[in-house]
Amino acid sequence: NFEEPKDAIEYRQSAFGLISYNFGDMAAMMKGKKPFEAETFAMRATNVAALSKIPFEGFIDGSDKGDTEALAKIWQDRADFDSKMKTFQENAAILATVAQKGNQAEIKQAFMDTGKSCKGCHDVYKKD
Ligand code: ASC
Repeated sequence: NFEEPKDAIEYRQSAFGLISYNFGDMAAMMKGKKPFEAETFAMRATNVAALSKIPFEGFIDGSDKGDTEALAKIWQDRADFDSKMKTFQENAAILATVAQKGNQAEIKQAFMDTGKSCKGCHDVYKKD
């Protein structure tokens, strides 16, 4: 377990950084800023699905204080936060699955659903 809140904050931020890199590259492909490369996209989607399970553990009690953009509201509305995090994990898993299959319409939909669950949480629980 984490020795102190700082360790939990660094743990979850590390995962979010990796998620952002992988999701950002998929976004570039989805927006046509770079060519769609099915294999790379599927690899990134698989990465995000695995990484989506990491941050949750880092939101320990007391880790709203420190070098973090996480708002104290997370710990006040814990059940809602947990359910939003779970939705993100589910959407990321769906994205990884459809990315393997290669149907563009399904990929686009699953990508947008996943992006919405990133933003849905950030809008409420992250400092801007
Ligand atoms: C990203 C990123 C987010 C999400 C979000 C999707 O690339 O860093 O937080 O996408 O903007 O709506």
